[in-house]
Amino acid sequence: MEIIHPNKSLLEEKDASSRIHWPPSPPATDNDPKESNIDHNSSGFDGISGDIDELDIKTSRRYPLPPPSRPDNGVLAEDLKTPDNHVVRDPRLIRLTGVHPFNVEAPLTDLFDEGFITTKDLHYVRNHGPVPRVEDSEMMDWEFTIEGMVDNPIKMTLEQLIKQYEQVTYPVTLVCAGNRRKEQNVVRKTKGFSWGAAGLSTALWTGVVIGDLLRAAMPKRGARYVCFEGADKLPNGYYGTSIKLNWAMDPNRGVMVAHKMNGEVLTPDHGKPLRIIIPGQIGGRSVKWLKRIIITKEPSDNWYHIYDNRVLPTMINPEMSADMPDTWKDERYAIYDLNTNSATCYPAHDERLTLPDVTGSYNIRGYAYAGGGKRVTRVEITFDKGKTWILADISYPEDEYRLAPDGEELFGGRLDMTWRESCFCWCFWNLEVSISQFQAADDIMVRAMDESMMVQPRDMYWSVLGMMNNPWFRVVIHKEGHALRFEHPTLPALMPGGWMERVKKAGGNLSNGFWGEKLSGEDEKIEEVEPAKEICMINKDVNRTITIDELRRHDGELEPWFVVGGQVYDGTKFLEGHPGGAPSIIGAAGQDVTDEFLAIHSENAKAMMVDYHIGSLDRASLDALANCGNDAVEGTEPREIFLQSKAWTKAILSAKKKVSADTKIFTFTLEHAEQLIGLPVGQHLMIRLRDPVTREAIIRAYTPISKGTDRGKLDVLIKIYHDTPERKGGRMTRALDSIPVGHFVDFKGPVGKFEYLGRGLCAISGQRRIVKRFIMVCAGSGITPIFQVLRAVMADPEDPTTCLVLDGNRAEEDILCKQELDQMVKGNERRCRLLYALSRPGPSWTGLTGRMGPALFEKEVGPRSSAGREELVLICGPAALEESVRDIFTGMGWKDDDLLFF
Ligand SMILES: Nc1nc2c(c(=O)[nH]1)N[C@H]1C(S)=C(S)[C@@H](COP(=O)(O)O)O[C@H]1N2
Ligand SMILES: [Mo]
Repeated sequence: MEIIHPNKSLLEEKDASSRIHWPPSPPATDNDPKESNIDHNSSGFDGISGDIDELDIKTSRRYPLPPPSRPDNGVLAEDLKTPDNHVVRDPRLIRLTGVHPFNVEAPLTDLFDEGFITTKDLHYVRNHGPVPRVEDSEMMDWEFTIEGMVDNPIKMTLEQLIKQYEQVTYPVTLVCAGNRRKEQNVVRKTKGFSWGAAGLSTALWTGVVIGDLLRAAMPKRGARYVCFEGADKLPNGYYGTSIKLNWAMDPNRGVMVAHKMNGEVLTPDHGKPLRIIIPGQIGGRSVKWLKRIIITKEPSDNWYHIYDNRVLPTMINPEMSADMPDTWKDERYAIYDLNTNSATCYPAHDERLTLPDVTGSYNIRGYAYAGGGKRVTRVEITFDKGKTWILADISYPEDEYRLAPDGEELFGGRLDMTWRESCFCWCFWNLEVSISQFQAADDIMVRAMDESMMVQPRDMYWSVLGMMNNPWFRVVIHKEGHALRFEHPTLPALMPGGWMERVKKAGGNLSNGFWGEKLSGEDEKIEEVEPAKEICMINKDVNRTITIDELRRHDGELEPWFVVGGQVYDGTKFLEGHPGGAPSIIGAAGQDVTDEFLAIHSENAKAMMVDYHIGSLDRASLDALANCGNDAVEGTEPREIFLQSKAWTKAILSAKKKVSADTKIFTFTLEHAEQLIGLPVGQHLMIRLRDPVTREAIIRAYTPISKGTDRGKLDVLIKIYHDTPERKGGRMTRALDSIPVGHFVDFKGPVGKFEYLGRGLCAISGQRRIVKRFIMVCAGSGITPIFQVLRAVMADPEDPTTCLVLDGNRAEEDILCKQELDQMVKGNERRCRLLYALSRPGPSWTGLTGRMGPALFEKEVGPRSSAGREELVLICGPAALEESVRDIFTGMGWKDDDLLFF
């Protein structure tokens, strides 16, 4: 296929003197742009203005073409160990969600400096998962369908699309609905990751107007929506969404099925070989790697259509949103057209101006866009927090394409712009100001207005996904001696900096309508943040450097080595004594287990690590480890057993059932209906979630309610620790509770030193032991591991073991799994004595009352039997209960060996 190289030919034949320079040439200086000095910067925009009459209409082809892209980009080292190891990328892009999936924006100044058209190198990328791999040789055979409510379903290849339909080219700015989300995250954490102000880019797209295709398929009467589906398989299915059929059929809206970007084949990140482009709407609707176009009566029911790209009402917080499926499905909250927005690019963040000459001037510059094809009709700047405004100049490079002669061809498509009234692209604004204006002001704020007179608001509309953030963009001016320093609101990803974080840290309330500044009469309130206590886990006398290959050789039961925080530890001597059991050390062998180690170990445990420290990983090995992660690689074969001890596996949350005031059963769907959970009786599994903003892993161990031999689904009973006025709630349980049904979490396991093998046979840290009687002491959700063991004993009529269960709770309704417990014991009274004790019983309670203390244990348990090791006490509950049980039992002559704490 033909590839026309940008920047060639089209401009070459023109008389150089009449040529419009785009992008504007950078200031003629060798200085770092951040050090730019006033004189340099006033060079501005080489004569481009919003006034198209100035141009000589007879001279065509004066429109912007893509700037050169970098010829020598390749696959980056950090991508090698990910499924995207085939994708060429530019190292300047800032990763917003760790190494993978690839969600990136360019540094704002680099993006702006490229000018109107962004190269493929710096175009932002939003990938929900791995990039589908399509070889050049197979591209033309790529098939897609037009199906659903149509009289003439179509299946065609890219080759047919190119040969049989008219090709068009025009520029479109894509904007992620999350653009500028970091600002929302600083005010209050949303469920989205932190975009800066560069979550947008403009390219020349070539393809087929979608109306032509849809007409060929002949939509049936009653059809109202067009759904799109990509080839990227994600945890909740293929990526997909929908728009209205009526929009797709409207040539004014310019919806396109595109196969070229800036005159070249689409890059893998941007949808190679085929994608949708929807001008004026959020990027999320422009489905990449297009496989299916489905005409329907209702909006898409794809998970990503429902749980992404929405602005829910502002009072809905992350926790509440988890249990509101109808609110998520409410089409009124789905985002389609972009809202009006703007940002300042110069002065850049941390740009400094030294003041040799206070009479100089500075050209403030930035971008603006509006949605739904609307035009930005004014941009205003204020230096006094909105009391007075100054009009900025606007340039609309997009207009220059409209001047091309009818029938103009670009990149193998007709430049379909002459007749268009709509605006699909960003525009640039600039304002020449004197330095004295800067010196007199504390900040610069910008707002844009569109042709329907909608103007950007002063105040943020916070919402649970943090989308469509568009309040006035504020740059703070710091005066530092003979210099001015500028400060943007935020920096992208987790990069620290910006005035919002600074003001918040100083105790300012960012949503007080005054950018968090102290209002007169408000008390000075500065929050002191207590630094977390650091535990030393390094033996200072150890100075061995270890490579990843050495580490990988110690990945088994013999000499298991593992890595925490870049340091290598040898777990051999701890295989026996580890409270989590030998399997949890062997499971960690050969791996970096920093997140889970730190998440589930106490300060005491961390302090013990010094004894096992044997060296540190070298730099290259650290990088290699950081990039591979230990997530299960998606295989093609369905796996028989769900839990894996060395890799995290995903399961989808399919239901939540409230079983008491603060407890829920979370049900997860495994990878397939026949898949075995794979958890031995008495052992636990680990659940991992990621904080969507900080990307921090939150990991906890739980014992499920399901039998380890159950298939297809997994029930876990979890007590939710909500925020109360006195204390912050549990991080894990709040995060888990915020996850909507349909979302996934990661599991790993089994872990635990105890296992019940049946008929009285137990294994404790690998040592076998016969038990004739279990004494099971628990409280609240501590019932879960006890439940597993008790059920195993009761389910086997041949099991000679007897059990005494002492379950303490506040009120009767707090007793978890009471029905199931009673049911298990019914008819088995000879083998099991089940006692509930309530500290706050209701009037109708006839069982035991009061806290479980010495009197109860002396009466029900008594001294250790002389027969010795034939009884085992299993204990699970809050730390206070575990402590008092230990004291009381020790006092009655029980040995440490007889007490097992979960
Ligand atoms: N198939 C597929 N299409 C997709 C996505 C995706 O993850 N998969 N992300 C969407 C989102 S949210 C955005 S903002 C745009 C980003 O397009 P780009 O990566 O080409 O800039 O693609 C959209 N199309
Ligand atoms: Mo997006």
